[in-house]
Amino acid sequence: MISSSPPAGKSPGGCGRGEYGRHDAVYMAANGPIKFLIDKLTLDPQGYDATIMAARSSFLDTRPPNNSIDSVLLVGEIRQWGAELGFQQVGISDIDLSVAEKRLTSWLKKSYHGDMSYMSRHGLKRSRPDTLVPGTLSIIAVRMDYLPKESEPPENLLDHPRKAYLSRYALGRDYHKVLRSRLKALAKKIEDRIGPLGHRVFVDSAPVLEKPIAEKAGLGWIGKHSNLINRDAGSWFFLGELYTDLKLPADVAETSHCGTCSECIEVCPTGAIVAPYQVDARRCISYLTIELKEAIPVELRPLIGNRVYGCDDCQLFCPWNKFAVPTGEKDFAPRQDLDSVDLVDLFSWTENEWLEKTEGSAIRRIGYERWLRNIAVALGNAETTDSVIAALTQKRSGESKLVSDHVEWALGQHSNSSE
Ligand code: B12
Ligand code: SF4
Ligand code: SF4
Repeated sequence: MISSSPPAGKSPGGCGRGEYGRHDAVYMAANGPIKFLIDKLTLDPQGYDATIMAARSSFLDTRPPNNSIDSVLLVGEIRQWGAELGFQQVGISDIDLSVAEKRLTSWLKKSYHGDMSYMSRHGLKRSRPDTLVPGTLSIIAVRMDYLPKESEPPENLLDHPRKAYLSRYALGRDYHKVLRSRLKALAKKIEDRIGPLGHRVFVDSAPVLEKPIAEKAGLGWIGKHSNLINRDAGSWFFLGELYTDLKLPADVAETSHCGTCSECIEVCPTGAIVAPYQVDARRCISYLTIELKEAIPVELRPLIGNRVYGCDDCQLFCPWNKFAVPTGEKDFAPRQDLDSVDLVDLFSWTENEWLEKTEGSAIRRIGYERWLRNIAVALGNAETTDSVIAALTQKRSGESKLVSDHVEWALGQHSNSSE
């Protein structure tokens, strides 16, 4: 059984859709709901979910009133359907995120988001779910484990002299696709039971405060590294949400079990966890290798080691991850041997090969240029060998300026080490 005592010792930009403004209300009143719906969908197919929700809430409500639905029973069924769809946990949150809103505002004020302008672009939509999707009353929050069962143990790879380290979450199929389709299936099951449901599904794809919502839904607590941790499962899981216009009984929020531990803060290679619960993304390797489009700051490059896509250190050393259960989800099984691959081999992929080999993977989002930039840095930190020098020399020119600048830096690291 799992211990419950505290441990000892160690996008994509939001879409901002879902507007249902005063203009629409006036048009709908004048023209009737059906014409409104048809016109709106023709003019703005992207606004589909919000339009359906708004029109349904106002005029087309054929569902029994919420008070005639046994919501406790329904939540039990939702949990059951969620489990059948492969979610490890399903919880319910209300839409009051006022505490998280203050923390988000302070984080943005300190510019910890760096160049992730999508974090500041949407005003308060991120912390006020009913302004993102009008009519939202409850949020169904889900989590899905991703640590692949059969993969090279991370401790064999970190700071390896030749091999690349890719974050465990990115080894298999793009999680956005996996979770999104399952959440849609969950919404369908609810509709089959109760009739039309005003809803939208989100997976790291819109201005949504996923961790505070999940915490309120009882899925875990926000640890000092700022990721959500579950007592029985650690933190190797993704989050997703279903915003609904149903009033459902909310779960009890989880409380923190970090205790006096500060392992994540101590092991972070770049000192990105600047205070408990506060990550300065500008120093985080995940940001530097995935989000940052420009050159990686020179002073941080040696600290990145062999991490070419994301970073897991704060989770790897978190004692609660001793309880993590590897996933049997086939979609998250490593592809292209990415769980244990030589840096030189990765660096040799042509753009076409890269496109082919990363098909359906989250890695696609960084593009080939940033991929080469990241590997160049890791090769600069690798053991000095003939094959490393040859691989770097070969890409000295012919690629973009961004890549060749990082290649020059990497070659410089090796000439320094052989002096
Ligand atoms: C922006 C972003 C990033 C940025 C910034 C990280 C960050 N901490 O914000 C970067 C690129 C660095 C990043 C990295 C990673 N990310 Co990310 N990221 C997001 C994203 C899009 C938004 C997060 C956000 O809202 N940040 C805003 C700031 C204010 O939030 P925060 O730092 O979490 O701060 C909160 C708490 O710390 C707390 N807090 C602050 N001060 C205080 C003080 C006290 C006393 C207390 C109690 C609490 C507290 O309140 C704040 C507001 O809720 C979410 C998806 C989403 N839409 O939510 C995914 C998400 C958080 N990322 C995820 C993952 C997996 C990762 C990585 C592990 C990927 C990797 N292996 O490389 C790393 C982990 C790095 C880390 N330690 O955070 C998962 C996390 C799953 C989980 N179990 O929690 C998410 C939820 C995506 C998903 N759908 O699964 N990410
Ligand atoms: S992901 Fe890596 S760099 Fe970012 S906070 Fe965690 S340990 Fe630090
Ligand atoms: S999140 Fe950090 S402080 Fe909390 S238990 Fe894990 S390693 Fe320790």
